[in-house]
Amino acid sequence: MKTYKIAVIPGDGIGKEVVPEGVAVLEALGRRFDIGFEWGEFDWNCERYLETGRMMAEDGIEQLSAFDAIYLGAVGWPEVPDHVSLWGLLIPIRRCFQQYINLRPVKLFEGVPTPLAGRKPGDIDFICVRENNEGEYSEIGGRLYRDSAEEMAVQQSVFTRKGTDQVLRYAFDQARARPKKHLTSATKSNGIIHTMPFWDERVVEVAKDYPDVRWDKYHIDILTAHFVAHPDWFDVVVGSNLFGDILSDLGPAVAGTIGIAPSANINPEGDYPSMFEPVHGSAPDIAGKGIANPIGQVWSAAMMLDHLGEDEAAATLENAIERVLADGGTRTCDMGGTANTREMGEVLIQAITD
Ligand code: GGG
Repeated sequence: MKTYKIAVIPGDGIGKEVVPEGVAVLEALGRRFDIGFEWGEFDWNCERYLETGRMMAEDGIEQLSAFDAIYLGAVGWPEVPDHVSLWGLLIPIRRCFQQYINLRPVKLFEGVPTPLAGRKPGDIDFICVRENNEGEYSEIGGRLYRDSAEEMAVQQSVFTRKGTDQVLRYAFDQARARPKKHLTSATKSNGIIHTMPFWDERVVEVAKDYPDVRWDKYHIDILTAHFVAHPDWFDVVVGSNLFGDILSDLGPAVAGTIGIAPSANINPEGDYPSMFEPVHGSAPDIAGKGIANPIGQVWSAAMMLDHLGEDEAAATLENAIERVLADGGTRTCDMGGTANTREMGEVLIQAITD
């Protein structure tokens, strides 16, 4: 039996409710496929911050480096400023472990109601590849003349050739491996005068090594409109940290619900653990009610298994999610149902063991 050491960080809000369902599903898969999991749970969250002044332990990154992968719930709580919680936990993990790819699949499943009229499964099936370590998410900048009429804030974006090329290559590789072989680049090189023309130039340069991949680019404003009006146009969409973040919330929303959307923060070289988390956040409005949809967390577990090389278990889990959604008998409120988090998790476990 192969055993994996998995660091579990439920985090905040609904993260604490959906992560146990993901762990239970993984345990069930482990029993079926003879995979062992050694869990290491970490109570790193906003509550801890309010008690200790730190989101995670001082040697948190060192502690996590002993694991094969990290399974994260959600980060953020109203009593802690969002930039404090994010920069105290999620972003240091992504950066220290060089998880420079954030992979976010978007798919309309049978049985999931979409807000778009006339769209059916097959019309929406693409992946967002988000640059995850640099771009607009930068610590360079500052505030001046606080609390005065001259107050100002400066925020510097960082686009390196290495960082840009590596995400573009990853995205082109993904496109090459898919039947449509089509890549779309998100840009804004009309308004953002330095970084975005640079991004566009790198796309042209990298694309030369992928003559079999058809590619196009759109400014982010019209691209968001196309996500709604023509989601069937897209296959692989690559964007900077900020654009990728926005598009990968919009994508699942047009495909029915962000509650089922997974993501993988990947260190492609395997030098460090990768991290798997749902796209959604801590959802304080529904936290504590036990009604959150656990599918985003569970689908993230499938991405983790795939990353660990457990292809059969990953495919079984994805198939189970698809069947449960198509059946439609058990649905959480974000999909118009009345099932709670626990009931949804139970149905998924049942679908794996059937
Ligand atoms: N599931 C993790 C989470 O809480 N995401 C919320 C969020 O705002 N993440 C910011 C980001 O992905 O950069």
